[in-house]
Amino acid sequence: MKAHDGMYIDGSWRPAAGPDVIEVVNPADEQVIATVPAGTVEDVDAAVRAARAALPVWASTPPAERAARLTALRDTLVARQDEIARTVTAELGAPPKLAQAVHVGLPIAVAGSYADLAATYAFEERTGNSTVLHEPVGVVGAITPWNYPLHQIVAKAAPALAAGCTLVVKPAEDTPLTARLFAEAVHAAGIPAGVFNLVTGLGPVAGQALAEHPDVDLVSFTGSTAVGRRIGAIASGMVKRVALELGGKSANVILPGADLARAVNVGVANVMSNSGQTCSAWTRMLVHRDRYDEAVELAAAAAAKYGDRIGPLVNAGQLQRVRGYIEKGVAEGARLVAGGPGSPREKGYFVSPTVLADVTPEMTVAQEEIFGPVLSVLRYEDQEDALRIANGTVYGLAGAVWAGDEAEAVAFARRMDTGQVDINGGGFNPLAPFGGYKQSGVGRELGVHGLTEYLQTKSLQF
Ligand code: TXE
Repeated sequence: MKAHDGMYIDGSWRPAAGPDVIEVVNPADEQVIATVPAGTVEDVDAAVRAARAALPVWASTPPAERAARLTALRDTLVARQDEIARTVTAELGAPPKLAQAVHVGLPIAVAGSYADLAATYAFEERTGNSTVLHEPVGVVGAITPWNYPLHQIVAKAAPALAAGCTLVVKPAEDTPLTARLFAEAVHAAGIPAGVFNLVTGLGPVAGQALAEHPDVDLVSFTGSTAVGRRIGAIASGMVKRVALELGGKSANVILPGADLARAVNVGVANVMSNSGQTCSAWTRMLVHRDRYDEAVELAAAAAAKYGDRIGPLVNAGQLQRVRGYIEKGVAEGARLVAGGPGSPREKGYFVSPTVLADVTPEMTVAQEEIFGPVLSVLRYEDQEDALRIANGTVYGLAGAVWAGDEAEAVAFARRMDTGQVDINGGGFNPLAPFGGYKQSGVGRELGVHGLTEYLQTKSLQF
């Protein structure tokens, strides 16, 4: 057990203002592996002051130099990838292969993409008799969740740094150790003191203090819709910029001509990966009634096979929550065809890959984000019915469409109220804009759209 006593503020590890700590638990064996300081309002204030003081120099640093620092940051992440992956496994429970390939591989790609964008983006352009300047928004407060501990930080920090913003990150309580490694990488990359700051702490204390701080110009939040709503209200009350990346209940629509086995297998893997703790997971599989029974059988078999590859959920609270949803699904009439609410192991917060069949659109499990390895399979009559079901939740983050004919799938995807759609297994693109329609959020992350979130526009007429 390691007791960490510092927070990364103004370029060094400083002791916290208060004595309180947060215990970090390995969810695979329920052992406490470390403690980190629980930051207070005072710590947040010190970090924001450091970020404010560092802003003028970083904002006016030539983009090519900011790009060079981001390249160095990416290279440091690459050099330390094994240690970071082990840390993600220890505090989140992600299986080692997933930790390497996704939890570390994806943020390395994203950091690299923002090194490129910082170097190539037109921060100034001429239109008519105007010069348009794309200037950094200022000091960013970033509040991140635990489900992809490194990626969620990099998806905010890399574009903010590329844009010329300075920032304070408040990582999730469950996964502060990966965040600390990221701060070490920032330091090693030669990013100047105060440009990036890290305050560990509780959401309602340190997170809220960051969102409410008058010297924070933009709050970027990823997490639950309930907390996102609060943060949105604080930001709009103070007329701050805000970006919210919230929950999802994405539909995987399998049209009648699709390769059913492939669509189902990829769909099940998409939901079960990271133990279902992915906001964009395709948690509702929509299948035409003529192929429904076959799809359910395939999904149950695929889920059963996935069993030994799955990690635990992040904490005991999430375990109770996910079990509760499975029980509620069954109570409301869904048919359990794989997994279930019971514990597959004695220790750790594990849930078996679970498939619920005969789910209807109004059931709780078809409407609410479960955030566990639970797939609901729904039946539709025709394409209009499928579209109604796909669009029939408060969310709109991602989704998938499978069809024999790509054009048919694209036509369907155009009518979906959602921010990102995968067509016939197109695959994830770290440069494509990612973010929600409806209550899935405000703003976009990744690629050039992610960069512009951190910029504000000025025009000079001459
Ligand atoms: O999220 P919270 P939780 C969803 C998912 C999950 C549920 C609950 O459905 O089951 O949310 O997870 C900080 N002011 N997602 O409770 O509480 C908190 O410290 C300021 C979807 O872990 O929203 C953490 O850093 N900040 C999701 C961050 O908010 C506050 C990822 C997220 O925690 C705060 C995670 C407050 N009052 C959960 N309260 C996604 N979109 O990917 C908490 N926080």
